[in-house]
Amino acid sequence: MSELGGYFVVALEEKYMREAYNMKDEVKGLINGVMYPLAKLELIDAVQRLGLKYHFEGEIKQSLDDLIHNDAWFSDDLHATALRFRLLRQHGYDVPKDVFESFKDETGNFKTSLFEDVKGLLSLYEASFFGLDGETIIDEAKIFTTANLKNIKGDMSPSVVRKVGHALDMPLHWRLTRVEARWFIETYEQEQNMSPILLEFAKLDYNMVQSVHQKEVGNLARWWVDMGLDKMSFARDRLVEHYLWCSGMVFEPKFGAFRDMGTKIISLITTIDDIYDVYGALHEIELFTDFVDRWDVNGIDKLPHNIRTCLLALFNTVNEIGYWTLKNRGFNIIPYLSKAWADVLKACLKEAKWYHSGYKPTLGEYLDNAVVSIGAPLALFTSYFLTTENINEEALHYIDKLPSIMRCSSMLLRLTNDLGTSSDELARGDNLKAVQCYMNETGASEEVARDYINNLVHETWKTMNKGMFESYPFSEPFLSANPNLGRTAQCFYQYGDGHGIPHNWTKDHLISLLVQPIPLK
Ligand code: 0FV
Ligand code: MN
Ligand code: MN
Ligand code: MN
Ligand code: MN
Repeated sequence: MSELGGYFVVALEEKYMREAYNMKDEVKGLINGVMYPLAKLELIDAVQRLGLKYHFEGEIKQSLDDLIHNDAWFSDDLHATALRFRLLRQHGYDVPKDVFESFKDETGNFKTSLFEDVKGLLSLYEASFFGLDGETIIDEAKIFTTANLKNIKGDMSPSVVRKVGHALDMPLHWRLTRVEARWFIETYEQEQNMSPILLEFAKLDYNMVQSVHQKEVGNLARWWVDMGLDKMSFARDRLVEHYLWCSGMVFEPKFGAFRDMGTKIISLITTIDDIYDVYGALHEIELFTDFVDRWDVNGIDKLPHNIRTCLLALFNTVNEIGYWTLKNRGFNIIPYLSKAWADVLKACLKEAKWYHSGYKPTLGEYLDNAVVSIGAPLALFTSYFLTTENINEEALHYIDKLPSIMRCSSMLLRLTNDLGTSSDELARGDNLKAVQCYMNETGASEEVARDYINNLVHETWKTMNKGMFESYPFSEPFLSANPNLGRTAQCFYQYGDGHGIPHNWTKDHLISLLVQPIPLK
């Protein structure tokens, strides 16, 4: 944290707000305007990639409602077909996979004439990440486009090369809104048919959101130091990263309460995880788990000073969040929140016991426990009650049973975390992670095991895609916080352990998300 302290400048959102208000109306007019279907789809895509979807939910929905019934115009255009498919699926419309059949030849393969159609390949590639389980043609499209985009030859403009590289690096569906916005603003600026007003609004909005986030992180930095948790020498001191997890889940300015209290929860998860992994003795973490399970601080003097301090930090923080929720939402969340904590700690304790007894779980057995020990269900549950005006018990019970979207989201965090962190963890004396469990179970090499886990990431996204089509006793922004947590994980662990061992790219993200505004005209 300290190295960034100097960057936090005075928030500028008031100045931005006035200008933005007028521009937003103009962009609304643009989206509502009459144009060819493909132009409309491209406009919506640009609006979303610029990070502006949250301003125009109603207008986008209205436009897509019109386009769902209008499907005669695009049938031989791969780019248009794929773009329409992706945008409609993203917004919960049930578009059939069969729209891609006409791009195959008599032998059942995608037509060779498509090799030249870079724009179409790129669109089909992005669309292929919206597939569901059992949709073979979508899986084939992913393989076909990935291979062909990697092998593109001939003259390509630098802008196309840049776009292809970006897409192959990480598909759009897996990318974080704010990270993508920053990249796409630069890209969009160079497009021939770009709308200057849309571009200016995107820059302004980006800076406005950034200044809100900047203020929030500054307040949290004070909390972290006041708690004294930055002084726990055994634990990771990564307050800004903890904040990025929360802003990745829900970035919209009005949900600051979640980012504030969610960051506190995640800070405690990582600190306490470090106790359970290696720092604490088995009898100490058994006691710790029991205090949290009974939600009772009597007798904590049995624990050594550092561990006792973390336990009391946990009690105080949960009670403070409980108090806020009771005062502002009229609901006592403490029994639910303390149970969610006990669930995480029991899962972490189980891992420690496996490790100490030398027990080697199968991958399935490991993952059932590890989706909880990673803390994701707790973080997601926190995002529910801190973004919801009317907390309802049906939703709380539903969430407690870990519905599919939450399980997928937790699975993505666990799998990507294990792919990124396990080498260092094992060297420190931590429990076996997904890659090693699979190697033990099947006798596979590490390389094969990593491929297997990578493939599970793809499969998990398909299940998530299906889950996002279902109906729930809760709504936005909690619904999207689920895939967003998976995206945040993929961003942190894309090139190794970006959370525990901040590398250059984490720092770059951090600076462009929280520190450096986009220069305005
Ligand atoms: C896990 O670290 C960790 F601290 C994460 C993923 C940040 C918390 C974020 C959320 C709960 C959203 P580590 O790799 O040490 O975790 P394990 O479980 O492998 O010990
Ligand atoms: Mn750990
Ligand atoms: Mn351990
Ligand atoms: Mn752990
Ligand atoms: Mn880990």
